[in-house]
Amino acid sequence: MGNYNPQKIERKWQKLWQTYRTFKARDASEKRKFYCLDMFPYPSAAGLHVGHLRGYTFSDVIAKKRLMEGYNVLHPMGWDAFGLPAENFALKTGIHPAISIKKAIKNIKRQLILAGFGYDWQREIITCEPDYYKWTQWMFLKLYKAGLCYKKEAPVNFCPSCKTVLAREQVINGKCERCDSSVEKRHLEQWFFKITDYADRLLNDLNEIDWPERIKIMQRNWIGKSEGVTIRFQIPDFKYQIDVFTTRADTLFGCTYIVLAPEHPVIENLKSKILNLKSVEKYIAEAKKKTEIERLAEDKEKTGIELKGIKAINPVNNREVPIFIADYVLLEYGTGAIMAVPAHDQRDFIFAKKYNLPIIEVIKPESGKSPLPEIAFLEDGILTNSGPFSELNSARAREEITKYLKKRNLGGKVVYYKLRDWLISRQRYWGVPIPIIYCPKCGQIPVLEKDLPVLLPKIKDFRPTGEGKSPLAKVKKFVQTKCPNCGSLSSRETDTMDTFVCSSWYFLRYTDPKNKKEPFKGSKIKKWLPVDLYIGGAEHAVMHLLYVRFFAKVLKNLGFVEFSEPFIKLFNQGIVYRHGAKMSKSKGNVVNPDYIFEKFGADTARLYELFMGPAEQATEWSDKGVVGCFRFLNKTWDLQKKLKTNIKNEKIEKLIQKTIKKVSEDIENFRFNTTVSALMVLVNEMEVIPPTITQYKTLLKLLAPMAPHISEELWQRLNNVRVNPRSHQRKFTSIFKEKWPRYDERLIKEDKFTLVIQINGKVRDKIELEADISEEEAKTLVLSREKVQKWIGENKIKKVIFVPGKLINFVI
Ligand code: ANZ
Ligand code: ZN
Repeated sequence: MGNYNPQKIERKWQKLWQTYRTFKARDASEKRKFYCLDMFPYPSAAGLHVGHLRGYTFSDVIAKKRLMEGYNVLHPMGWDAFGLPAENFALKTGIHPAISIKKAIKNIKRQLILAGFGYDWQREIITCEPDYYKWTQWMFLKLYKAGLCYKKEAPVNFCPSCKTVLAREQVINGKCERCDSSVEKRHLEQWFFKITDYADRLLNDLNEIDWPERIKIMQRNWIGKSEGVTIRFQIPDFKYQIDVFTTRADTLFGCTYIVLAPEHPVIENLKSKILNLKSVEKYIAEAKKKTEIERLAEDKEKTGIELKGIKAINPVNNREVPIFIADYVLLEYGTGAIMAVPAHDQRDFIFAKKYNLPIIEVIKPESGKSPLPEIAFLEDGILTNSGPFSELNSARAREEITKYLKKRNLGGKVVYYKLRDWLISRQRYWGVPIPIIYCPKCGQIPVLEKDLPVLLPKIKDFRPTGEGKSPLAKVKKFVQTKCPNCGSLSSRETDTMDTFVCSSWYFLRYTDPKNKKEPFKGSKIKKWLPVDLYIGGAEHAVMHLLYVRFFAKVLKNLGFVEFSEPFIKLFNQGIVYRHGAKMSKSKGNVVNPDYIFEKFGADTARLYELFMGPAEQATEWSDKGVVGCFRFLNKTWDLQKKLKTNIKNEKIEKLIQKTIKKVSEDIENFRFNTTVSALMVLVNEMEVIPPTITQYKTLLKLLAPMAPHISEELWQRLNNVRVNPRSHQRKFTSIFKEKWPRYDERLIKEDKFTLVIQINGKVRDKIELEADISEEEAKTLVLSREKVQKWIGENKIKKVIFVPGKLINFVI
């Protein structure tokens, strides 16, 4: 029998599973489907570290369990292969991205196979291959023809180091997500997807999906729906007026000045009247240099300048108020102008103090004392100093004041969103060419579907130009083309698409990866979609995870799919830390799984990924923990030498039943760490009391999703099957074709008892509990009962008497 030697068995099973297509997803099967999806990786030259492996291990456990539960499982893998990292890597090394990407994919695929993951490799997709990106271009055309795609000059975020524009989402604290350089604002013509058309649907449908609340909140905030009012301030002796946006119309009587964004177009029209124009222009120039984040920073001092010589009129009380410009007001939000109410908005309060502007209290708290005049009072309350609206509460007053304004054509309700259209064009080489042609006669013309794909030319000099133009612009052979309409000599669009476009629909292609006629067959989508479980990192909360939802909704609207939410359930795995920091090559704290595979085997690596801590929490990697898991597998292995052929031991049988229940439930709830520990307890017990073959087989089935190689090997040994991976004569039935064990409810029930609950010695309640419950747990459960709480009331508990298996008495 020998000792446990993972090197001897793991490769063998990996080959056999592939040969026999054990994890193949079957389009024709009648079984219930389960689509289990991982966020596909970016193929980086460094390969995967154990942090990356964590989420993949989780999804693999669930996929394998589903298979044993009799589902037809789709568990695919592919490569998000276009984009800046590959291109930047290529620029550094001089190796063309098409080559380096292939190498990186090969290496990571090797790692994933060595880990024993059950991907259906027949469905592998690579986004930088023409047979994939042809359909990315097709998607672009569908959006274009549906009016959801347009080109426009816009102020955009430009990274001077990456020499390309960035989506708003790719700017973190004013810096480029990729290279950390400060991002500049530039005015450039760019392509956009009209995601804002879907803002409401993206918001409302969040209620339908089983996603972590944290991600939902981030998406809600990112979409940023704000229901408020626009209010019109007239500028006397002048035909201009200024509309402000506010969510607090109830505070209108407290408005003592208004503020415009420095870029507000009305300023241009007012120039001749502004007495301090020089200083104003200087201020505007300064503001333009700052990023949005800098401008909105809470802790930053608020600056501004008055437009001297002009006043505006507050429409409810006809009071004249001064007009300022200040960079804390953004042009792109609301109307780009605000009414300032220093008594009830802290930013305005600070600003008013600084520039000596009046602060008028118009809202009093319903009870208690207002924090004014020290700081602004921000909450709703009762109106004061507000003419006919005084004494109304804030909610009522908002309605009444809005009505008043509406009647006089001075305002009305509006809804604004923080969400902006998705900027998808990039001035970089390594991406999908945008399928548009510019004809001198016909103008902007989409490439015909039959002419797709527009191939990305292989070029040697793919360095970014930095002039807001893609390096493709220098490639004559690419640029020059004929107009599909009139045949005139025309030129191609040379920008490429943001890689997030590639990843917005990849999960659909897995259902039909080799289709040459369509991106996917409708019947296959119907069979497999939506995805039942999606696992990946939380860092994608407002980019990828919003974009895919948008794509699904568009495709549904266009009739290509029947669902509008692509992922029913989402799980975000916790990050793996080492030496207190997230693993990264630059910090030198990366653990390479290859090393763990070689030294302990993939099963140990997997088990440790599961065992290291709660699945959704960040956890520190520990080499000791790895050894512990290796030891556990050794014990499991050695048990095969001790099996009894008959006579079940009652104690072991009961423990097995309990373990089946625990493992089954804990896997469903992503409590993998307690799943592993339950199996450890069982194996320890089996070392003392040897199990029967049947009992041991149950253990192997429970272990199989987590440690597939050892489980398969031991399973086949018990069935006397020796399979040789080189000669395929001997068929075998994989453990993954076995049924997931069920437990016997009756055998578990016996382990409960009734705890009598007394208060001051009198019986007041009873509760059914697990036999092995601890005193602490029992106490917490009992105290949370309504009846018990009523009896104890406000009294202090002086003493607790706990008799295990019988009663608990509270002395009060
Ligand atoms: C007057 C007021 C009084 C406001 C008060 C608040 C409290 P949300 O909920 O985020 O939409 N605002 C409007 N447009 C702005 C812009 N372009 N740049 C910066 N700030 C802007 O916030 C709406 C509030 O944000 C608006 O309501 C406005 O300030 C400010 F006691 O108007 B409020
Ligand atoms: Zn033409």
